[in-house]
Amino acid sequence: MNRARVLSHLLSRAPPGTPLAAARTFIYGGTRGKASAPPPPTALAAEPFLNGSSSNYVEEMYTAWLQDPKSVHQSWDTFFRNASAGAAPGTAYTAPPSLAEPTPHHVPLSSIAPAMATSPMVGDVQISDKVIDDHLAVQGIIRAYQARGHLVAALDPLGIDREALKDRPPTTLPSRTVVRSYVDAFGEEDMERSFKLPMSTYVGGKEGQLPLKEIIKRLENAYCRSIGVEFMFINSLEQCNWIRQKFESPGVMTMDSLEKRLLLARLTRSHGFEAFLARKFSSEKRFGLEGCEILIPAMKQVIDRSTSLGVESFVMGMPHRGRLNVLANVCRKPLEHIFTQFAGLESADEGSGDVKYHLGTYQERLNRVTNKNIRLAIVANPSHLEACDPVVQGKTRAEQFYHGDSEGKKVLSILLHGDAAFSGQGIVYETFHLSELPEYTTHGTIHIVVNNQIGFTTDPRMSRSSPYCTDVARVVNAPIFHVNADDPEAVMHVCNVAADWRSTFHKDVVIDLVCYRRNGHNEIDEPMFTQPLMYTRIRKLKPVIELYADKLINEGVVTPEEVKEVKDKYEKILETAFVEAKQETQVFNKHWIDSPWSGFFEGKDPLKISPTGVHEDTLKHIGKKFSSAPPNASDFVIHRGIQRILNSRMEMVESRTADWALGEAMAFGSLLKEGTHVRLSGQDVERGTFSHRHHVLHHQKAFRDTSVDKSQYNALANLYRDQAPYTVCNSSLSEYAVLGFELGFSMTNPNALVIWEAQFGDFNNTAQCIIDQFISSGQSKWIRQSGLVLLLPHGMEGMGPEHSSARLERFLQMTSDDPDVLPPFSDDFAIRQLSDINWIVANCSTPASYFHILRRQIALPFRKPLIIMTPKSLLRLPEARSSFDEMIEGTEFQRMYPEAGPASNNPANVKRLIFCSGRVYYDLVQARKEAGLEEKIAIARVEQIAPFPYDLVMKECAKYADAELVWSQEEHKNMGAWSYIQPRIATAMNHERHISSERVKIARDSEDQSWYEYWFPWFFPSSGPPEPESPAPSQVHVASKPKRPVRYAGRPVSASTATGNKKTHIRESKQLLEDSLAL
Ligand SMILES: Cc1ncc(C[n+]2csc(CCOP(=O)(O)OP(=O)(O)O)c2C)c(N)n1
Ligand SMILES: [Mg+2]
Repeated sequence: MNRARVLSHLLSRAPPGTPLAAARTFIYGGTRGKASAPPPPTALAAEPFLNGSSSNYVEEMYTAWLQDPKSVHQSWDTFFRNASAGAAPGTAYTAPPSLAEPTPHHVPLSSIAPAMATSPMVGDVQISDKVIDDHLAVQGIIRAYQARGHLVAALDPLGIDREALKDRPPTTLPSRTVVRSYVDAFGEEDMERSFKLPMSTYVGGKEGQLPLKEIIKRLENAYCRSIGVEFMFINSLEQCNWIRQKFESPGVMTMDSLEKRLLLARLTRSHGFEAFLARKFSSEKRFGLEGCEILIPAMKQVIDRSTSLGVESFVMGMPHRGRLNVLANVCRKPLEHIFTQFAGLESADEGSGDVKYHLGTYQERLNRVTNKNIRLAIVANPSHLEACDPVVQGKTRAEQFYHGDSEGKKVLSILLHGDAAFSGQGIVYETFHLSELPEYTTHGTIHIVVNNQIGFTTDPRMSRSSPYCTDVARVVNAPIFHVNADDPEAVMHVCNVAADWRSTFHKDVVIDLVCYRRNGHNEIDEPMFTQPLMYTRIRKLKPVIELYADKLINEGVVTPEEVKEVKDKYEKILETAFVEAKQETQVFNKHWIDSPWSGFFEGKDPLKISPTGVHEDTLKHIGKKFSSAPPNASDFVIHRGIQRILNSRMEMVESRTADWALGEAMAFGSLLKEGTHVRLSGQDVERGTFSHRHHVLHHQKAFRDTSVDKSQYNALANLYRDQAPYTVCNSSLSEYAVLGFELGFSMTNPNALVIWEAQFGDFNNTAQCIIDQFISSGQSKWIRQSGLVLLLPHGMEGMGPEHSSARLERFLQMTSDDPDVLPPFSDDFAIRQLSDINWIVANCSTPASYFHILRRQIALPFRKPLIIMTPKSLLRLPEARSSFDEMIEGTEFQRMYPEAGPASNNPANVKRLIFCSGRVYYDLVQARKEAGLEEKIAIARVEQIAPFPYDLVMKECAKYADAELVWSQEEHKNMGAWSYIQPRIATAMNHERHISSERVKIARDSEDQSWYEYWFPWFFPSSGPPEPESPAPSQVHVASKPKRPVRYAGRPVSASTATGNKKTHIRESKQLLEDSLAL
């Protein structure tokens, strides 16, 4: 008999209504009301032990037996042999001997069914059938509670979420929603019968058997009261058992009176804070926590418990709801700082600031419960719900990394969510998928959902398709603890279990606080417009503080006087802070920084860039290591193609040149040598999308007989004995989460070069929120700096609408430099520009340029995000290589490469000066050569587009004083750098005369003269008439008609970034060269 036949035999022949039929329902899904009548019973269906949920087990046994009869117990072997040989009904089975030492759970069958003790097979078959069936049914009931008890748990303080509750019978029998067909086996009369408890439950405590009534009662208490536990989907038996134990063991929820009093005090503060704000600032938006005041004690409990388990630092992210309360009562941010945010005061320091319910904070404080010092950070976030999730994770990971906390024992991330956002925002899913990746894991996050069963004005049934708002967490096998927020003690229990879970398994866990929102979405909204019935009910509810205080008074844990005393005391604290806050006349943005970099700025010249050129020996050493096989080369088989790449790298090193990959490796390697951690993350970055990087070499032979590639070599991580660590990691296929993660990582340590590379530049737009809300504006809103680098492959190379453009224009449009204002010239012009702008945008055309700009990120005395358009075909273009001469000591990043060819020798002869950036330069140079125009046309490359190198551009323009100015780009006219460049060249040209008069006049009489003479020699004629007077700088405005207009040469405007048609692409490319070069 083959496997399928035996199994289908086992399952399909079960008569309706028997436990075996129920097993089929379990295994193949519900068939109630749909299944056709099964065939009549057969010999195999008559085997009583095949009933119920044992069918899975039978299947496993049978599969194992087929492979090796000795691999199963002798009794199974006998059974399968007999069954295969066609044994008569009920005769194939022989009772097995005891398999193990009896445990407390192990009750001999004989004590329950004496007839079984002597001869279970030959005895009365009817009796043993019944006993075993009933036990299996009890086992089914237990399992059903564990799997589905949450469906009928009383989770909702409003009592509006559960249609399922309706099927709760008025008897002691359990709900059908939970136990489904298992309940058919029993009636009320069976409730007093004792049943042996299986290993899969802990409800018995020390007892091995219990009356059915008691079993059900205990299961109801564990799974169907204020806590609903979702965990049976977890694939680990150990983890499932751990959770069972935490919720089923008798007495697990017991709290002593001290704990209860502490809980009441915390609830008092949580409630009191909102009530105070409501009173003092009744018309201010604060997104109050009323209806989920338990959040504060819950977070504190998670923190207390985790602190006692060794955690020292908490990185938290949260939305608007209850944020001020969390700042005040969890982080203990000074109350005056919070209250001044309501006062509408001017800010005393840098930054444009943010609304109060988005601000972050960082506090160090003593945890009184554990008497340990802890660090608490809440990451500032934009309005965009859930966007800070990956940022928090990145920051957490970085803290763990730099603290050597490789198992996440010291640093813990806590993420708070709203119910609508948790289920609605895709970033939640993307972030979950980072949770167990080796270079992204934070070793478990505790998620807390403020599930007020509404999102703004929308009900859950309109805002999600999943039963729970937390279902997204199931993708990573995270247990989910739903809990009624009006049962504070249940919430505390769940918080303890969550903290223990995280500390035991280092995996994510979710606490779903099922609550309500007492007011509208914010304090100004009227909720009755849209949720009249819900709010009618809410208005009848007592606040949880009253419910809990009453409970504790009834229990005799506190007196009404004590309750009042605690309340009054907190009121007084609030009142005092309120009065103090009133004295303030200014707010300070620096009070709200979430990632302080202590010591980084101190003692630094804020306008000095350290050198970026490095010693030639260093370049050679890195180059050679990067071009070599691992030290144990004889054991490590390298792919022949890779060997060729290594060989050609070595040749380049020997000839003192670098291609793009080598230039990058030298930047990384030299930083690593200097002690700077480098982290490169993104899709397929280890090899590089264009197969040019190869930072991780793979041994080509199977490693210890496994098919998983594990033997690797990373040369950059092995350059020097005492170098900093190098992290290069292929990411999940996400941009939003991974970019957010790297941003978070970059926030922690300014002395690290953190880089995110897009597979192709255009994919950055799926991370737009991180770019717009955090990277572009983070410093301005939250005075938080970041030196994060974005590498965005960009270039019109005939690859179609996607894969061509990294949308350079968007990054440029978001730069914060004013196109109409020429910054004042000085020796530190370049660094002042960098300091003033929100980010740096570059389109590097040479490896040396790339090398220097990467190194400059660390050499700067501050941190700025850097966006680089990176090349594709230039990666391998021989002309696009750099000599070591451009990278050695004394060299630096060239913001613009001026024309250096024949045209530069005779500027007066030059008819046109073309400015361009990036790859198109090489096409222009080639075409110019072919057209024989090398003396007539000068071409300058702008490497750093923003901030715009006004000084260098002006110098170049002045040099070719009679030349027509052209901006040439390969992107369409409404894209690329044109719209950024045009007004800035206009400003530069317009101010030229102004500088000639105003500045020169000052310079002539001052020490500045040499600087001006150097940069603007044409303003210092040895003889000639004096410059005409011009207005002072403040009075100069941009003329409507620039003195030297710049002409556009490139593709016309387009809705699409690039054509998908190869021929059109070639025609357009030709046309742009003609437009650029035709004289
Ligand atoms: C990405 C994003 N989309 C829309 C909004 C607008 N918005 C602000 S709060 C809110 C409702 C959030 O509901 P929920 O997540 O349940 O949190 P609650 O306000 O109920 O605590 C919406 C839609 C937003 N802030 N972010
Ligand atoms: Mg909500």
